[in-house]
Amino acid sequence: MQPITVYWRPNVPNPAKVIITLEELGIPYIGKFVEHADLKQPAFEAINTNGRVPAIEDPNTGITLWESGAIVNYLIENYDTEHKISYITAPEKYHTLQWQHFQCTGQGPYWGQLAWFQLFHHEPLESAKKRYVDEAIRIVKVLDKALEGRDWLVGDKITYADLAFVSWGSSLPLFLSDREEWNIEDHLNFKRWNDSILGRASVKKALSLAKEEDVKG
Ligand SMILES: N[C@@H](CCC(=O)N[C@@H](CS)C(=O)NCC(=O)O)C(=O)O
Repeated sequence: MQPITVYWRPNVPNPAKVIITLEELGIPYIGKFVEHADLKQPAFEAINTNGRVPAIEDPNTGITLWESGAIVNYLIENYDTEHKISYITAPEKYHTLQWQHFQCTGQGPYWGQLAWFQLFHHEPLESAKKRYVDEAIRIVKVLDKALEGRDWLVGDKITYADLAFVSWGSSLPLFLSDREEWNIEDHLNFKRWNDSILGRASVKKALSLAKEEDVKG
């Protein structure tokens, strides 16, 4: 199998989702670092018209793809032939998709805005901070409730849906450390699950790729 090219940047959550999946499935890849200034240039927009990372090119099938959720689904469908981190049985297959969509449309956008208003916005806007702190904690509560008495979101094994949450999950302490509303001890199912995923070799590797350079896996 030829390595899949992943266009990526370090210390951001969406490319890490793809690298975690590649690592879990033992798929060879080359991570091509894209300078921030190059994201919105014609050469990269020819690969991803949205000008963001991740994107992949798979020489084994000739497919170019962007949007982290779509890429993960593509990798699962084509390369998780032993169903290591996915299901083919119903309802598990659909529940895995359900949680993946919750990650892509709930956790990702809300936590992205949380990061923006807590860390980067040019003026302190308490009303915007409060909105996204509350939404981030609400999402933690949904996960915490779903994980009561169980190790994983679906069935009895880790799936690509559990794995999708962890790259944002790893940043929560940074985003919420100054907020009195946040205490991880109030969400012990979430904490146990998040810590357990953070301990996986695939996740450790993806989250430790901190340099602005090409990587290999
Ligand atoms: N929905 C997209 C989001 C992609 C995204 O926002 N990527 C960020 C890095 S995590 C990015 O490229 N940001 C650069 C920019 O906004 O210019 C996905 O899941 O792939």
